[in-house]
Amino acid sequence: MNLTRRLVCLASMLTLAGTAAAQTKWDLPAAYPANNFHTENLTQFAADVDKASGGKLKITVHANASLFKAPEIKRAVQGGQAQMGEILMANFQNEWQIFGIDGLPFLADSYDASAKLYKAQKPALEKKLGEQGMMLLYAVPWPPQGIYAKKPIASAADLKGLKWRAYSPATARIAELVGAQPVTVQAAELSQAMATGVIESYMSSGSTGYDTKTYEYIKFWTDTQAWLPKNAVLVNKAAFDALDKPTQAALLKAGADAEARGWALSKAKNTEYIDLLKKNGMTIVPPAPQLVTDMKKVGDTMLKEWLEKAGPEGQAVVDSYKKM
Ligand code: PCA
Repeated sequence: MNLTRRLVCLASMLTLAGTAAAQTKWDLPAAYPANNFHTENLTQFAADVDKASGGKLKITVHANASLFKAPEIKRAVQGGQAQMGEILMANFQNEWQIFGIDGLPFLADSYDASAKLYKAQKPALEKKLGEQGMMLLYAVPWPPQGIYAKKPIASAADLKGLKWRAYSPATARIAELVGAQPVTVQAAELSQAMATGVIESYMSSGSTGYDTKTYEYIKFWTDTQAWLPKNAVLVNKAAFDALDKPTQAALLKAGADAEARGWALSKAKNTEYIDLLKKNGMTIVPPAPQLVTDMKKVGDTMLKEWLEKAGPEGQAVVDSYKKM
């Protein structure tokens, strides 16, 4: 090597070392597949942070529960094993009822109502997560939840005895109230649970029905639009505090952008996912009046139970939501 080349080589090695020292690497475990809209939104968010921080903060999104399983992600962020992560809040209702308020049937069953419920829930949520050493960066709803079953569902009685996949305490409680048999299965294991016959029905969005190729096993989706549970993106507070101010600002800005983008994506994709389900052989069933009556009754019972457990703090969230 001649002298010039040696110098060039040395210079680039120094640059690399400099970059490495100034660069922070974060892991972001997520529980849903890479092509799910929540995950695509996270990937865009990570790219935005990279760009806005001038490459100083590199966030790796680990999709499909590949780093931590869905129920483990919250604790991983709290304990700092991951600097940030995406959770389905309704999964944590047993820990604190307010995490699960958006999983109650028919309390908030449209995007507008869901936005109001989020606004009502947010101050309590931020306080709780703050006490746990975390920050709420943003939250985005799944599309409205309907019933996947091997036949059209005309009333709650049609659900009796079915092997029912639950993803949260609330979806398990619905099964108990309608006499179905709940088995908790997270999205990453759902295709397998259908293939092996462990479950034959469940409630979820068109999004998860499409992601898991539910149409290969189950042919009917009754479009109840019963609730819109939210994914929340959490950040470990100590990891955040360790960033320099401009990088913190970049992260917060990218988070706010991701929230706005995510709500719009969820809405737009809802129709797309339903079309894709149809294209793949799923029949979309409008909800029969009897089913709506039955499911609203289930919702009323669950709200009552929820309020008993959530106490005055929960009542305050519901009151503030109902006033909006
Ligand atoms: N999909 C997730 C949660 C809600 C949804 O629409 C799931 O079924 O696991």
